[in-house]
Parts: sequence; structure tokens; C-alpha cells
Amino acid sequence: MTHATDIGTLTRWMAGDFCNQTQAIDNPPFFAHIRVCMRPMSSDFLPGTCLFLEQAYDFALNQPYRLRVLEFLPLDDKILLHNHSLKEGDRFFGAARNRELLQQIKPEDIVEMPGCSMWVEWSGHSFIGRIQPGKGCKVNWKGQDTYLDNEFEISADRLLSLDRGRDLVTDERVWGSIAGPFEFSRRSSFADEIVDGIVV
Ligand code: CYC
Repeated sequence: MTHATDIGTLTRWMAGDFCNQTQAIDNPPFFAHIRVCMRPMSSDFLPGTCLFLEQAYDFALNQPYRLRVLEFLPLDDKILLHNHSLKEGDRFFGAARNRELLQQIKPEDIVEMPGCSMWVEWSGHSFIGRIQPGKGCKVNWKGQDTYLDNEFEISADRLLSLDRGRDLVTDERVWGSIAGPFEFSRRSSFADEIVDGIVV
């Protein structure tokens, strides 16, 4: 049985190689075929438990377009997720599928993204994450200033993600899905690399 601050279960569920192939085949105008791969990083990398995230089009796995480090920390009865970007991401392309390269990432190689921390809560059967309130996670989209509005849900069998950018003044959607969340299923899991909350 899991509970609200069970970072072990949360990160074991998230540690995997996910894709939305079914959705991309069923609804091609709205959903590209995307891969999201999250790999546990060494337990002593940062104070919290860390997953390295690589996001890519399925046809261009070697050219990922988003690399991040997600750090999970217990706080009161919730989990706080800090998002970090990489200073020189292209040095670490492929690290989510290559533990030798993953181990070369140093804390100096990443920067925390201000305003982009998320709260993750236990729903009873899944964990639901949402950006902290305040329109603070700024994303410049083709020259326009937007803020991130998001929600993701992870359970034993799937990952749903709805990331959208909104205009800072009007709150209108500027980027992100207009057809509901991305629905990812797990192609493979790295859960066995996390034992009792420790990365092995
Ligand atoms: C943006 N997604 C963002 C941002 C954050 C997250 C913090 C704004 C800053 C930035 O990183 O550029 C964070 N979204 C998350 C986290 C999860 C999540 C931690 C849990 C896995 O769902 N992003 C994803 C999805 C995917 C996605 C799996 C749907 C295909 O992680 C899309 N997120 C997406 C896009 C942006 C974004 C297109 C706009 C920023 C950009 O990449 O240019």
C-alpha cells in the first residue's frame, strides 16, 4: 500500500520508457508519436530522488527536444517536484538509455527552473502533479511570453500529461494539446533500479 509521500512508489512508476503510440495512430492530426524516458539518477546526485527525463519524437530518438532533471522531495503531506534544465543538453543526449553517460552528469550541469516546481498528491490510486500556483513558470513560445498550466497523472499502468502554455494577461491557450492529455503507456520499466527508495 502506498501513501501521500511515498516517493519510492512514485519514482518507480515514473522510471520507464513511455510512448503514446496508440493515441498517435488513432488521432494523428492532434498527437505526434512521442517518447518520454525517465531514468533514476544516483541517490547522492541531489538531496531529493532524481529522474533524468528525455523527450523525443519516436522517429528521432537520438535528437531529444527536452532534457530535464526532476527532483522529488517530501514536504508536509505532499511531494514537491523541482524541475531543472541542463546547461548543455546536447552533451547528454541519450543518457536516459545509457547509465554510463547518465553518471557523468554533475550537479553543476543543471539549473533549477524558477517558478516551475510542482506539487504531487496521492489520489487514492495514482499520483497527480500540478504546477505551483502563480503563473510563475514562464515559457517563451515563438517570441510570446506564456506561463505553464499543467497536470500529469501517473499510476501503475499509465502516464497522462497535459502541458499547456497560456497568455500571461488573457490566460488564453497559446501552445499545447487542444484534444486532451497525452496518454502514455510503459514500453519498459526501470523500477528495479529503485529499491527501498534508493537507486541501485
Ligand atoms: C513544458 N513541462 C513544461 C515545463 C515544465 C514541464 C516544468 C515548462 C518549462 C520547461 O521545462 O520548458 C514539466 N510536464 C512536466 C513534468 C511532467 C509533465 C515534470 C511529468 C512527466 O508532464 N511535457 C511532458 C509531457 C509532454 C510535454 C510528457 C507531452 C508531450 O513532460 C510537453 N511540456 C511540453 C511542451 C512544453 C512543456 C511541448 C513547452 C516547453 C518546450 O519544450 O518548449
